[in-house]
Formats: sequence, structure tokens, C-alpha cells
Amino acid sequence: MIDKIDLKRRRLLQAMGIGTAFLAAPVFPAVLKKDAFKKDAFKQVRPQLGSTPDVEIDLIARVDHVPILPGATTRVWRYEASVVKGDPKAVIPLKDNYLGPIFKFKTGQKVRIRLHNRLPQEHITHWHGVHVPAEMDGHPLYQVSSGQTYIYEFEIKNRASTNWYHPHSHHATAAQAYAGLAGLFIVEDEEEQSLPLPRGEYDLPIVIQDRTFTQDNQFWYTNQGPAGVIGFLGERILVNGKPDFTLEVEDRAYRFRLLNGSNSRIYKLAWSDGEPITVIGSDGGLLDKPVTRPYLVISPGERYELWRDFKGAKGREIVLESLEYSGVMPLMYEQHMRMMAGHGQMRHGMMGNMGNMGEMMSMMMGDGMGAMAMFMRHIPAGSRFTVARFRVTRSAKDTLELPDKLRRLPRYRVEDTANSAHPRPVAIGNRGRRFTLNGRSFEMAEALPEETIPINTMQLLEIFHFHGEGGMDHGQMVLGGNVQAMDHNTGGHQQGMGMDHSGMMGMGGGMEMAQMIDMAHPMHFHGEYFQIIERIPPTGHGLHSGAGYETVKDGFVDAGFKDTVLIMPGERIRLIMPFRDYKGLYVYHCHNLEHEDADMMRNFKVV
Ligand SMILES: [Cu+2]
Repeated sequence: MIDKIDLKRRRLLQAMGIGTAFLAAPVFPAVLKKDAFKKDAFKQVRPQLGSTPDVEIDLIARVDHVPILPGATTRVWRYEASVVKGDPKAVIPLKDNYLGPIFKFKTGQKVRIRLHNRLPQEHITHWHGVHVPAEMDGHPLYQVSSGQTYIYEFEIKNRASTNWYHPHSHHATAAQAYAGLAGLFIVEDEEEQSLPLPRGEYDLPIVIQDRTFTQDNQFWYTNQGPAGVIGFLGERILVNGKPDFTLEVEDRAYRFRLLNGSNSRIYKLAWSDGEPITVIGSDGGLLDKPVTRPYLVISPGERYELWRDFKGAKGREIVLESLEYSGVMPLMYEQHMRMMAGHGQMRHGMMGNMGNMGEMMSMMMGDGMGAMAMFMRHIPAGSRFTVARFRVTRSAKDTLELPDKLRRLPRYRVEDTANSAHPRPVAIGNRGRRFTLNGRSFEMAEALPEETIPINTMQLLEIFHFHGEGGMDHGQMVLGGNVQAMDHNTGGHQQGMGMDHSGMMGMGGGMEMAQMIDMAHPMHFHGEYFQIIERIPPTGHGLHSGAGYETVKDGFVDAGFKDTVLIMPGERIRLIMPFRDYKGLYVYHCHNLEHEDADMMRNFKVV
């Protein structure tokens, strides 16, 4: 029984956007608001391959039903593809799976992909990590209606790398990806193929996602209430589209290509037998040499390639686990989850019977089994759980030794950037309980002067949190130790927000709200891979206490080419990114997909 709801819980509920007007979310698919944006000025631009494509593919996005759990099939949205021309091995279909087929291309190939939208909704697909012309990148400007086709044509310029493709539809990326639309996009090149790395059945994808199911085996989704602030979290982990993922392996070395394809969940991966995690590649392909870590933090959108040798483990089961961590979620969430755990409400990491939370929900919303209750079934962020099991059942005929060196990796240097003294800011802030970038929300075709970038330049970028810390004037933010004027884009928005744009009463001041929703964000930049040159830890004072940072800090692998990077509360990250070959609009955004859909996204305009 609950006598009273204490202030902290009341604040959590308010910060998470419930307790005033809470919209019960329908079972997926949700009805999505139409955007008023006129895109007449942005008719599809046919690109110029300059010749006929080497590979031509028909890609269909459609509704389907696939077996996931025992019993009823699950209604999903999925990709399906076939090779119309060229190497038939360019498309590897996955049977009985909602995941899209694996694309395998070679550097230098010219590709044409005809995307047929057979979804009951507007849609566009983005090739995450792939360096393509702006019109080919899946900007929401180019989304097509149900029944329409979008034709992509581009040359594969990437080095060998594990990329992926997923929706980038306006305000609908999260729901569409969650419904199943995602697939791997692997690029191979000669140098990578010549290296002594595991191949064929020893080179395997590990796509990690989380989902919540209804009683009749259907995907359940919401982006309302707490899920709208922290992102959607599921009650079950799926690997390669399957629950309770178990793989029989030989006692030899494997190459695992990891993708975190979850909407918002961050994993802290470790081997159950105490072997360190050996990383040989990241978003943009192989590192120059292997890197070992006690655990690996992988946030939504990121890829890492692991080397794992099961030598000497025959007869054993080795588990890939996600370990406990803290500090990535808003403090209120973590306090709340600890409190629920302390009250014995967790069962197998979930809310068992609805308990206090359910009663509280009944009191506050008159609906004890509503959307909030479904959402609260999720595996708490930062709890420990199994991701995948590997049973070493077979003896290998041969094996490989981990090479000391992998492949040459050109290093980007600050002195080669066009703006070494003035990094371009990517300031994470908030307006009420919504996150902003450089003080702004996404506008379809808008780019500010600091978001306008001359073509064929290298740029220094700095990502940091700016929630209107005191002692600074409006419209200014500290960047690399200098105060930089940001007049036209921060003025007034960052501080003293009593009410957010939806008219909901905030928590009585921007600072307090900022403190309550401060969290980690996986930032993704479209266009081309960047390199991280510096990760500056939280200072430990001011808004960001840095609490929990030590539970994740040894799990970042910043080497190599990246397109997505997790920035922790209080951290600053400096990176160098080239803007080569193509002019036009490329988005950068948070890859917590609920944040992206809530407009935590902006454009870079390459001119
Ligand atoms: Cu975010």
C-alpha cells in the first residue's frame, strides 16, 4: 500500500512527462502525426553514376509476420531484397527473421538500390556509416509515401567496414526501426580480405536489440511518458532477431561483428569466463592493432568487431553478458530503479507484479495496466543480464592466431583541420524535458552558419553538454576553454524554462530540469567517418557530478574510424571529421531513436 508518493517520485513522474497529461500509447504501430513541411523544393534528385551499376537491387520495405517466440507469429515491418543485376551474393537473406538481408559490397562497386515503400506510412532508408551523396543518404526530406519508390545510386567509397541500414523517416525512425526495419551493410576490400582473419562461418554478425512483447507475441512500443525522455527500453534481449540466443561454436577463433541495433539501450559487454574483450574493428572497419578492454560499452548505432578465441573451452558454455553500470541515465531514473529494487519489486530484472508502481499509476492515471505499466516491465538500464550464449561443442580442424597488426590507419591531425582554433560546437542542451543541439531542434532544411561547412575540408568538432550552467550570460557557452558567442541560437532557451514548448509545466527552472534529465547520448554524424581525438572526463562539479562514470570509462574504444560516439554526462569529446566529395544536407543527431524523433537532430550543410 502506498500512503504517500514522496517528492522524488513525484518529480520523477513529472520529469518523465507523466502526472499531468499522459497519453496512453497504442500497441504498435502508433498513428504518427503528419508533418506540415512542404518538400516541393526537394524533388528526388537522380544521381550521376556516370555508368551502369555493377549491382542492382530491389529492396522492399513491407509488413510481414515472422516467428520469434513460441506460438503466434509476430507482425513486423521488414526489409526484403533481391539482386536484379550483378553478383547474387551481394544480398544474403535471413530466413524466418525480421532483420533485413545482409548486403555485401566491395569498395569501388557502383550500386543501384530501388527502395519500394510498401509500408502503410512514409519512409526513407539511411545507409548508416556509408559515404554517399546527400540525396542518397536517406535524409527525411526525401521520404516517399506508401506505394512509392526511391532510387538510390552511389559508388561504394568506404573501406572494408560493418555498416547498417535502417529507416530515417521524419518523426518515425524509432517506431519503424523497432518494428523490425534494420539490416547489415558490409563493405569488403582487398586489403581486408588478404588479412589472416576468421572467414565464412567463423565471421558472424551479432545484432543486439531489445523488445517488449504483448501477451499474444506482438511487439509493443511507446515513445510517450518516460520512454519519450530516456528512450524506449524492452523487456527482452534479441540477438540476430532471436530470443535466448545460443550458438554452438568450435574451439577456435571467431570474428564477431557487433551492432547495437536497439532504440536506446546501452550495453556493457563482457565474457563470463573473464577473458578480456578483444576489439579488432569499430564503426569504420579494422583498427591498426587489436585493443583489449575488461568490458566494452556499445551504444545504439555503434558497431564493434570482436576477436574471440574459444581454444581450450571445449565442453563449456561462455556467455556474453551485459554488466552493471550507472551514470548514463538521468539521476532520477537510477534512484527510482534502485528504490524499486530495494523494495523487492524486481523479478528477473523486471517489474514482476505491478506492485507499488502499478498502484501509483492507478492513482495518478486511473489506469493501472496502461502503457506506463507495460513500459515499466523493461530490463532496467544498467542491470546485469545475458546477451548471448556460446556452447563450445566441436573441435576445430584449424585456427588462427590474433595478428599484432591489422591494417594501416591514417590519422587525422588537428593541424589539418580548417578550424583548429575554433572547434564547431555540438552543444547538448534541453528545452524543458526535450533535448536540443546548439540550442535548437530539428528543422527540415535549416543549417546555421556554424553548421555550414565548406566542401573538401577537415573540421574539428567538440561535443559537450550545455544545460545553462550558472555564471554565464545567455547566448554564450564555454568551448575549449573559450567563451564563444552563440547569440542567435541559444538566447533565452537554455535557462529559466518554466514550461516546455508543449505547454507542460516544467520543474521550475532550466537548471533543475537539466539536472533531472541529464544523461548519455550516442551522437551520430552522417556523411563520413570521423576520428575521436580527445575524450575529456566529467570535472566532478557543477551540474555533472560524474557519478557512475568509473563504471563505464574503461569500456570506450575510441580508436579507428567512427560515425557514432557515446558522450557521457559531463564529458567533452573532440573529433575530426572530413566533409569530402558531396555538397548538400547531412543530418547529425542523437542515435537514441526516441531522442532523434523528438528532434534532437540538426543539419550540416556542405557548400
Ligand atoms: Cu540522446
